[in-house]
Amino acid sequence: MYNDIQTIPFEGPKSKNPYSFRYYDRNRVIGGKTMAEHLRFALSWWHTCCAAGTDMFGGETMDKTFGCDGIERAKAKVDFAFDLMQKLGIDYYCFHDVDVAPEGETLEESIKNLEIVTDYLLEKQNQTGIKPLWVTANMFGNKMFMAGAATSPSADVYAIAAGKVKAGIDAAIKLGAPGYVFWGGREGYDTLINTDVALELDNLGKFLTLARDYGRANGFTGDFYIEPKPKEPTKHQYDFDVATCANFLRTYGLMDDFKMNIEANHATLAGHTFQHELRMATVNGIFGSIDANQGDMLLGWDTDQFPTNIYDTTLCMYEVIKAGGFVNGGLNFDAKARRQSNTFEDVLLSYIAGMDAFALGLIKAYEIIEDGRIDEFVAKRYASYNEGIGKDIREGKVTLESLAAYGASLKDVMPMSGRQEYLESVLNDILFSGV
Ligand code: XLS
Ligand code: CA
Ligand code: CA
Repeated sequence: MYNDIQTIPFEGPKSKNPYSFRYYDRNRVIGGKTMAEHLRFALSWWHTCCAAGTDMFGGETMDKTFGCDGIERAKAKVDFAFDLMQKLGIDYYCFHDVDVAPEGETLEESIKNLEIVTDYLLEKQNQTGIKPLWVTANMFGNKMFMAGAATSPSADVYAIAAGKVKAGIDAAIKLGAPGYVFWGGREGYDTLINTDVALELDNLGKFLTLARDYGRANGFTGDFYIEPKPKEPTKHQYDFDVATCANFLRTYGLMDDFKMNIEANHATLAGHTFQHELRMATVNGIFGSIDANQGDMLLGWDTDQFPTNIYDTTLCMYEVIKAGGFVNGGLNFDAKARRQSNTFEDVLLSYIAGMDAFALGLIKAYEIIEDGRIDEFVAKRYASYNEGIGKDIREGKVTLESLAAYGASLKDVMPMSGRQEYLESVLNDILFSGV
Protein backbone atom coordinates (compact mmCIF):
# COMPACT_ATOMS: atom_id res chain seq x y z
CA MET A 1 0.00 0.00 0.00
CA TYR A 2 2.62 2.54 1.10
CA ASN A 3 4.69 1.89 -2.00
CA ASP A 4 1.66 2.30 -4.25
CA ILE A 5 1.15 5.90 -3.15
CA GLN A 6 3.16 8.14 -5.41
CA THR A 7 2.01 11.57 -4.36
CA ILE A 8 -0.40 13.19 -1.94
CA PRO A 9 -2.70 15.50 -3.92
CA PHE A 10 -4.57 18.54 -2.62
CA GLU A 11 -8.27 17.65 -2.79
CA GLY A 12 -9.89 20.34 -0.65
CA PRO A 13 -11.75 20.27 2.70
CA LYS A 14 -14.56 18.00 1.50
CA SER A 15 -12.29 15.15 0.48
CA LYS A 16 -12.60 11.91 2.43
CA ASN A 17 -9.49 10.43 0.83
CA PRO A 18 -7.08 9.92 3.75
CA TYR A 19 -4.10 10.19 1.41
CA SER A 20 -4.92 13.72 0.30
CA PHE A 21 -4.45 17.21 1.69
CA ARG A 22 -7.61 18.99 2.67
CA TYR A 23 -5.94 22.37 3.37
CA TYR A 24 -2.33 22.23 2.24
CA ASP A 25 -2.27 23.47 -1.33
CA ARG A 26 1.39 24.28 -1.80
CA ASN A 27 0.87 26.83 -4.60
CA ARG A 28 -2.06 28.69 -3.03
CA VAL A 29 -1.03 32.28 -2.47
CA ILE A 30 -1.90 33.90 0.85
CA GLY A 31 -0.60 37.34 1.78
CA GLY A 32 1.72 37.46 -1.26
CA LYS A 33 3.49 34.12 -0.67
CA THR A 34 2.63 30.53 -1.49
CA MET A 35 1.73 28.16 1.30
CA ALA A 36 4.98 26.27 0.66
CA GLU A 37 6.97 29.50 1.08
CA HIS A 38 5.16 30.42 4.28
CA LEU A 39 5.35 27.05 5.96
CA ARG A 40 8.73 25.63 4.82
CA PHE A 41 7.93 22.13 6.13
CA ALA A 42 10.80 19.86 7.10
CA LEU A 43 11.06 16.14 7.84
CA SER A 44 12.87 15.08 11.01
CA TRP A 45 15.29 12.27 10.20
CA TRP A 46 15.49 10.85 13.72
CA HIS A 47 11.79 10.24 14.17
CA THR A 48 10.93 9.41 10.60
CA CYS A 49 13.82 7.21 9.56
CA CYS A 50 15.08 5.90 12.92
CA ALA A 51 12.47 5.81 15.72
CA ALA A 52 10.83 2.39 15.66
CA GLY A 53 8.38 2.60 18.54
CA THR A 54 10.46 1.69 21.57
CA ASP A 55 9.47 3.08 24.96
CA MET A 56 10.68 2.55 28.54
CA PHE A 57 8.62 -0.63 28.78
CA GLY A 58 8.81 -2.25 25.39
CA GLY A 59 10.71 -2.75 22.17
CA GLU A 60 10.16 -1.83 18.56
CA THR A 61 6.75 -1.95 16.93
CA MET A 62 8.08 -1.03 13.47
CA ASP A 63 10.92 -2.31 11.38
CA LYS A 64 13.17 0.52 10.22
CA THR A 65 16.24 -1.60 9.47
CA PHE A 66 15.51 -1.53 5.74
CA GLY A 67 16.88 -5.06 5.55
CA CYS A 68 20.54 -4.05 5.74
CA ASP A 69 23.18 -2.59 8.01
CA GLY A 70 25.88 0.08 8.37
CA ILE A 71 26.42 2.50 5.50
CA GLU A 72 24.07 0.49 3.34
CA ARG A 73 21.26 1.05 5.83
CA ALA A 74 22.15 4.73 6.05
CA LYS A 75 21.79 4.98 2.27
CA ALA A 76 18.53 3.02 2.33
CA LYS A 77 17.23 5.61 4.78
CA VAL A 78 18.22 8.39 2.40
CA ASP A 79 16.24 6.66 -0.36
CA PHE A 80 13.27 6.22 1.97
CA ALA A 81 13.32 9.81 3.25
CA PHE A 82 13.65 11.40 -0.18
CA ASP A 83 10.85 9.23 -1.55
CA LEU A 84 8.63 10.18 1.40
CA MET A 85 9.41 13.89 1.04
CA GLN A 86 8.58 13.70 -2.66
CA LYS A 87 5.28 11.93 -1.95
CA LEU A 88 4.37 14.71 0.50
CA GLY A 89 5.92 17.66 -1.31
CA ILE A 90 8.23 18.48 1.63
CA ASP A 91 11.21 20.62 0.61
CA TYR A 92 13.46 20.39 3.69
CA TYR A 93 14.84 17.91 6.19
CA CYS A 94 16.64 18.12 9.55
CA PHE A 95 19.10 15.64 11.01
CA HIS A 96 21.62 14.85 13.73
CA ASP A 97 24.99 13.47 12.57
CA VAL A 98 24.21 10.03 14.02
CA ASP A 99 20.75 9.83 12.42
CA VAL A 100 22.18 9.81 8.92
CA ALA A 101 25.54 8.04 9.43
CA PRO A 102 26.59 5.21 11.75
CA GLU A 103 28.82 6.15 14.66
CA GLY A 104 32.37 4.80 14.40
CA GLU A 105 34.73 3.70 17.18
CA THR A 106 36.45 7.09 17.04
CA LEU A 107 35.49 10.63 16.08
CA GLU A 108 37.61 10.22 12.94
CA GLU A 109 35.67 7.13 11.84
CA SER A 110 32.31 8.79 12.56
CA ILE A 111 33.30 11.80 10.46
CA LYS A 112 34.34 9.53 7.56
CA ASN A 113 30.94 7.84 7.68
CA LEU A 114 29.23 11.22 7.74
CA GLU A 115 31.18 12.30 4.67
CA ILE A 116 30.14 9.17 2.74
CA VAL A 117 26.48 9.66 3.54
CA THR A 118 26.47 13.41 2.94
CA ASP A 119 27.97 12.73 -0.52
CA TYR A 120 24.94 10.55 -1.18
CA LEU A 121 22.58 13.15 0.31
CA LEU A 122 24.07 15.76 -1.98
CA GLU A 123 23.42 13.55 -5.02
CA LYS A 124 19.79 13.18 -3.98
CA GLN A 125 19.51 16.91 -3.29
CA ASN A 126 20.77 17.72 -6.76
CA GLN A 127 18.20 15.38 -8.31
CA THR A 128 15.24 16.71 -6.31
CA GLY A 129 15.94 20.25 -5.09
CA ILE A 130 15.24 19.13 -1.51
CA LYS A 131 17.76 20.36 1.08
CA PRO A 132 18.30 20.52 4.83
CA LEU A 133 16.58 23.18 6.93
CA TRP A 134 19.15 22.62 9.64
CA VAL A 135 21.81 20.23 10.80
CA THR A 136 22.82 19.30 14.34
CA ALA A 137 25.17 16.99 16.21
CA ASN A 138 23.83 14.47 18.69
CA MET A 139 25.73 15.21 21.90
CA PHE A 140 23.46 13.38 24.30
CA GLY A 141 23.16 9.75 23.15
CA ASN A 142 26.69 8.40 23.53
CA LYS A 143 27.56 7.46 27.11
CA MET A 144 30.54 9.82 27.09
CA PHE A 145 28.02 12.69 27.12
CA MET A 146 26.35 11.48 30.32
CA ALA A 147 27.43 14.68 32.10
CA GLY A 148 26.97 16.99 29.11
CA ALA A 149 29.07 17.98 26.10
CA ALA A 150 29.99 21.68 26.14
CA THR A 151 29.25 21.64 29.87
CA SER A 152 30.95 18.34 30.63
CA PRO A 153 33.31 18.23 33.62
CA SER A 154 35.72 16.42 31.26
CA ALA A 155 37.75 18.62 28.91
CA ASP A 156 38.33 15.61 26.63
CA VAL A 157 34.59 15.17 26.16
CA TYR A 158 34.40 18.93 25.44
CA ALA A 159 37.02 18.48 22.69
CA ILE A 160 35.19 15.55 21.07
CA ALA A 161 31.95 17.55 21.19
CA ALA A 162 33.79 20.37 19.39
CA GLY A 163 34.93 17.89 16.74
CA LYS A 164 31.35 16.73 16.20
CA VAL A 165 30.10 20.30 15.87
CA LYS A 166 32.89 21.14 13.42
CA ALA A 167 31.88 18.14 11.29
CA GLY A 168 28.21 19.15 11.60
CA ILE A 169 28.93 22.70 10.43
CA ASP A 170 31.01 21.29 7.56
CA ALA A 171 28.02 19.13 6.61
CA ALA A 172 25.69 22.13 6.81
CA ILE A 173 27.97 24.10 4.48
CA LYS A 174 28.36 21.18 2.07
CA LEU A 175 24.60 20.55 1.87
CA GLY A 176 23.59 24.22 1.78
CA ALA A 177 21.68 24.14 5.08
CA PRO A 178 20.53 27.61 6.20
CA GLY A 179 20.57 26.57 9.87
CA TYR A 180 22.64 24.84 12.52
CA VAL A 181 20.95 23.81 15.81
CA PHE A 182 22.23 23.40 19.34
CA TRP A 183 19.90 21.51 21.59
CA GLY A 184 21.61 21.05 24.92
CA GLY A 185 20.03 17.77 25.90
CA ARG A 186 22.47 17.12 28.71
CA GLU A 187 23.78 20.66 29.15
CA GLY A 188 22.54 21.15 32.67
CA TYR A 189 22.72 19.33 35.96
CA ASP A 190 20.93 16.89 38.18
CA THR A 191 22.30 18.15 41.51
CA LEU A 192 24.28 21.19 42.58
CA ILE A 193 26.32 19.19 45.08
CA ASN A 194 28.51 17.91 42.23
CA THR A 195 28.33 20.84 39.81
CA ASP A 196 30.39 23.98 39.07
CA VAL A 197 27.65 25.99 37.39
CA ALA A 198 29.76 29.10 36.77
CA LEU A 199 32.45 27.13 34.91
CA GLU A 200 29.91 25.11 32.94
CA LEU A 201 28.05 28.20 31.73
CA ASP A 202 31.29 29.91 30.78
CA ASN A 203 32.45 26.84 28.90
CA LEU A 204 29.16 26.70 27.04
CA GLY A 205 29.46 30.38 26.09
CA LYS A 206 32.98 29.77 24.80
CA PHE A 207 31.91 26.66 22.90
CA LEU A 208 29.14 28.48 21.03
CA THR A 209 31.51 31.34 20.28
CA LEU A 210 34.08 28.93 18.80
CA ALA A 211 31.36 27.30 16.69
CA ARG A 212 30.12 30.68 15.47
CA ASP A 213 33.63 31.81 14.58
CA TYR A 214 34.41 28.57 12.75
CA GLY A 215 31.14 28.70 10.81
CA ARG A 216 31.54 32.33 9.79
CA ALA A 217 35.19 31.82 8.79
CA ASN A 218 34.25 28.87 6.58
CA GLY A 219 31.28 30.25 4.69
CA PHE A 220 28.31 29.34 6.87
CA THR A 221 26.00 32.32 6.40
CA GLY A 222 22.84 30.83 7.91
CA ASP A 223 21.43 31.04 11.43
CA PHE A 224 22.73 29.30 14.49
CA TYR A 225 19.90 28.25 16.75
CA ILE A 226 19.52 27.32 20.36
CA GLU A 227 16.55 25.08 21.02
CA PRO A 228 15.25 25.74 24.54
CA LYS A 229 13.98 22.90 26.71
CA PRO A 230 13.55 23.01 30.50
CA LYS A 231 14.20 19.37 31.43
CA GLU A 232 14.48 15.84 30.15
CA PRO A 233 16.88 14.15 30.06
CA THR A 234 18.68 16.48 32.48
CA LYS A 235 16.69 17.73 35.47
CA HIS A 236 17.81 21.36 35.15
CA GLN A 237 18.78 22.40 31.63
CA TYR A 238 20.66 25.63 31.02
CA ASP A 239 18.50 26.42 27.97
CA PHE A 240 15.29 26.39 30.03
CA ASP A 241 13.19 28.69 27.85
CA VAL A 242 13.49 31.59 25.42
CA ALA A 243 13.95 34.23 28.09
CA THR A 244 16.75 32.23 29.73
CA CYS A 245 18.45 31.70 26.37
CA ALA A 246 18.16 35.39 25.46
CA ASN A 247 19.89 36.30 28.69
CA PHE A 248 22.62 33.74 28.02
CA LEU A 249 23.16 34.94 24.45
CA ARG A 250 23.40 38.57 25.59
CA THR A 251 25.88 37.68 28.32
CA TYR A 252 28.18 35.96 25.83
CA GLY A 253 27.73 38.46 22.96
CA LEU A 254 25.99 36.00 20.65
CA MET A 255 22.73 37.82 19.87
CA ASP A 256 23.71 38.67 16.27
CA ASP A 257 24.36 35.09 15.18
CA PHE A 258 22.03 32.96 17.26
CA LYS A 259 18.26 32.70 17.10
CA MET A 260 15.72 30.41 18.71
CA ASN A 261 14.43 27.11 17.40
CA ILE A 262 11.20 26.85 19.37
CA GLU A 263 9.54 23.52 19.97
CA ALA A 264 5.88 23.47 21.02
CA ASN A 265 6.27 20.54 23.41
CA HIS A 266 9.31 22.13 25.07
CA ALA A 267 7.36 25.36 25.63
CA THR A 268 4.62 23.52 27.47
CA LEU A 269 7.14 21.54 29.54
CA ALA A 270 8.54 24.90 30.66
CA GLY A 271 5.07 25.89 31.86
CA HIS A 272 4.52 28.28 28.94
CA THR A 273 2.25 28.26 25.96
CA PHE A 274 3.83 27.73 22.56
CA GLN A 275 2.60 31.22 21.64
CA HIS A 276 4.36 32.73 24.67
CA GLU A 277 7.72 31.33 23.59
CA LEU A 278 7.25 32.56 20.02
CA ARG A 279 6.33 36.05 21.22
CA MET A 280 9.28 36.20 23.61
CA ALA A 281 11.63 35.27 20.76
CA THR A 282 10.18 37.97 18.53
CA VAL A 283 10.34 40.72 21.12
CA ASN A 284 13.97 39.81 21.80
CA GLY A 285 14.77 39.84 18.07
CA ILE A 286 15.73 36.15 18.01
CA PHE A 287 12.79 34.44 16.33
CA GLY A 288 14.23 31.80 14.02
CA SER A 289 12.68 28.42 13.44
CA ILE A 290 10.10 26.02 14.85
CA ASP A 291 9.97 22.36 15.84
CA ALA A 292 6.34 21.69 15.09
CA ASN A 293 4.77 19.14 17.37
CA GLN A 294 2.49 18.95 20.37
CA GLY A 295 2.67 17.39 23.81
CA ASP A 296 0.02 15.66 25.85
CA MET A 297 -1.04 18.00 28.65
CA LEU A 298 -1.86 15.04 30.89
CA LEU A 299 1.68 13.67 30.62
CA GLY A 300 4.69 15.45 32.03
CA TRP A 301 7.22 14.50 29.39
CA ASP A 302 8.19 15.24 25.83
CA THR A 303 5.85 13.11 23.71
CA ASP A 304 6.71 14.67 20.34
CA GLN A 305 3.28 14.15 18.81
CA PHE A 306 2.30 15.35 15.38
CA PRO A 307 0.53 18.71 15.73
CA THR A 308 -3.20 18.53 15.13
CA ASN A 309 -4.55 21.23 17.45
CA ILE A 310 -5.84 23.99 15.17
CA TYR A 311 -6.07 26.54 17.98
CA ASP A 312 -2.32 26.15 18.55
CA THR A 313 -1.30 26.03 14.89
CA THR A 314 -3.38 29.15 14.22
CA LEU A 315 -1.87 31.14 17.08
CA CYS A 316 1.57 29.88 16.07
CA MET A 317 1.15 31.08 12.49
CA TYR A 318 -0.28 34.36 13.78
CA GLU A 319 2.99 34.85 15.68
CA VAL A 320 5.08 33.78 12.69
CA ILE A 321 3.32 36.28 10.41
CA LYS A 322 3.71 39.04 13.00
CA ALA A 323 7.41 38.17 13.26
CA GLY A 324 7.72 38.82 9.51
CA GLY A 325 7.65 35.15 8.46
CA PHE A 326 10.46 32.62 8.24
CA VAL A 327 13.77 33.69 6.72
CA ASN A 328 16.12 30.75 7.20
CA GLY A 329 13.80 28.82 9.49
CA GLY A 330 10.73 26.72 8.89
CA LEU A 331 8.43 24.15 10.45
CA ASN A 332 10.31 20.98 11.27
CA PHE A 333 8.05 18.12 12.29
CA ASP A 334 9.98 17.00 15.36
CA ALA A 335 7.22 14.46 15.80
CA LYS A 336 6.67 10.76 15.58
CA ALA A 337 3.68 8.57 14.91
CA ARG A 338 2.44 6.93 18.13
CA ARG A 339 3.82 3.54 19.09
CA GLN A 340 0.52 1.94 18.10
CA SER A 341 0.46 3.77 14.75
CA ASN A 342 3.05 1.33 13.52
CA THR A 343 2.81 1.14 9.75
CA PHE A 344 4.45 3.19 7.02
CA GLU A 345 0.97 4.35 6.02
CA ASP A 346 0.76 5.87 9.51
CA VAL A 347 3.95 7.81 8.87
CA LEU A 348 2.34 9.30 5.76
CA LEU A 349 -0.96 9.96 7.53
CA SER A 350 0.85 11.66 10.43
CA TYR A 351 2.67 14.05 8.13
CA ILE A 352 -0.54 14.77 6.23
CA ALA A 353 -2.31 15.54 9.54
CA GLY A 354 0.50 17.85 10.69
CA MET A 355 0.84 19.65 7.35
CA ASP A 356 -2.91 20.14 7.05
CA ALA A 357 -3.13 21.41 10.64
CA PHE A 358 -0.51 24.07 9.88
CA ALA A 359 -1.99 24.93 6.48
CA LEU A 360 -5.36 25.52 8.15
CA GLY A 361 -3.58 27.43 10.93
CA LEU A 362 -1.99 29.67 8.30
CA ILE A 363 -5.33 30.32 6.59
CA LYS A 364 -6.97 31.11 9.94
CA ALA A 365 -4.10 33.32 11.12
CA TYR A 366 -4.53 35.48 8.02
CA GLU A 367 -8.25 35.60 8.68
CA ILE A 368 -7.57 36.88 12.21
CA ILE A 369 -5.37 39.61 10.80
CA GLU A 370 -7.80 40.54 8.03
CA ASP A 371 -10.73 40.46 10.43
CA GLY A 372 -8.83 42.99 12.52
CA ARG A 373 -10.93 42.80 15.69
CA ILE A 374 -8.13 41.37 17.84
CA ASP A 375 -5.39 43.69 16.63
CA GLU A 376 -7.71 46.69 16.86
CA PHE A 377 -8.62 45.76 20.40
CA VAL A 378 -4.99 45.52 21.46
CA ALA A 379 -4.20 48.86 19.80
CA LYS A 380 -7.11 50.48 21.63
CA ARG A 381 -6.09 48.93 24.93
CA TYR A 382 -2.72 50.68 24.76
CA ALA A 383 -3.93 53.89 23.12
CA SER A 384 -3.01 55.96 26.18
CA TYR A 385 0.63 55.60 25.08
CA ASN A 386 0.02 57.32 21.76
CA GLU A 387 -0.46 60.83 23.12
CA GLY A 388 0.04 63.00 26.16
CA ILE A 389 1.85 61.50 29.09
CA GLY A 390 1.90 58.03 27.50
CA LYS A 391 3.70 59.36 24.44
CA ASP A 392 6.18 61.15 26.70
CA ILE A 393 6.84 57.88 28.54
CA ARG A 394 7.55 56.06 25.28
CA GLU A 395 9.81 58.83 24.09
CA GLY A 396 11.77 58.92 27.34
CA LYS A 397 10.67 62.49 28.09
CA VAL A 398 9.62 61.88 31.69
CA THR A 399 11.32 61.56 35.05
CA LEU A 400 10.05 59.82 38.13
CA GLU A 401 9.30 63.28 39.56
CA SER A 402 7.39 64.49 36.51
CA LEU A 403 5.32 61.29 36.52
CA ALA A 404 4.64 61.71 40.22
CA ALA A 405 3.53 65.30 39.67
CA TYR A 406 1.26 64.26 36.78
CA GLY A 407 -0.24 61.38 38.77
CA ALA A 408 -0.74 63.30 41.99
CA SER A 409 -4.18 64.72 41.26
CA LEU A 410 -5.62 61.95 39.07
CA LYS A 411 -8.90 60.46 40.29
CA ASP A 412 -10.80 57.24 39.50
CA VAL A 413 -8.11 55.79 37.26
CA MET A 414 -8.73 52.33 35.77
CA PRO A 415 -7.53 50.56 32.62
CA MET A 416 -10.29 49.45 30.24
CA SER A 417 -11.72 45.93 30.43
CA GLY A 418 -9.40 43.24 29.02
CA ARG A 419 -12.38 41.55 27.29
CA GLN A 420 -10.71 38.14 27.32
CA GLU A 421 -13.88 36.08 26.88
CA TYR A 422 -15.10 38.25 24.03
CA LEU A 423 -11.76 37.95 22.26
CA GLU A 424 -11.77 34.18 22.74
CA SER A 425 -15.19 34.09 21.13
CA VAL A 426 -13.87 36.14 18.21
CA LEU A 427 -11.16 33.51 17.77
CA ASN A 428 -13.80 30.80 17.81
CA ASP A 429 -15.89 32.67 15.22
CA ILE A 430 -12.91 32.77 12.92
CA LEU A 431 -11.77 29.22 13.56
CA PHE A 432 -15.16 27.68 12.91
CA SER A 433 -16.41 29.83 10.08
CA GLY A 434 -15.29 27.57 7.21
CA VAL A 435 -12.47 28.14 4.77
C1 XLS B 1 14.70 16.71 21.99
C2 XLS B 1 14.95 17.71 20.98
C3 XLS B 1 15.88 17.29 19.86
C4 XLS B 1 16.34 18.50 19.07
C5 XLS B 1 17.53 18.25 18.21
O1 XLS B 1 13.81 16.83 22.82
O2 XLS B 1 13.69 18.10 20.50
O3 XLS B 1 15.29 16.34 19.04
O4 XLS B 1 15.33 19.01 18.27
O5 XLS B 1 18.61 17.75 18.90
CA1 CA C 1 13.24 19.48 18.87
CA1 CA D 1 11.28 17.22 21.74
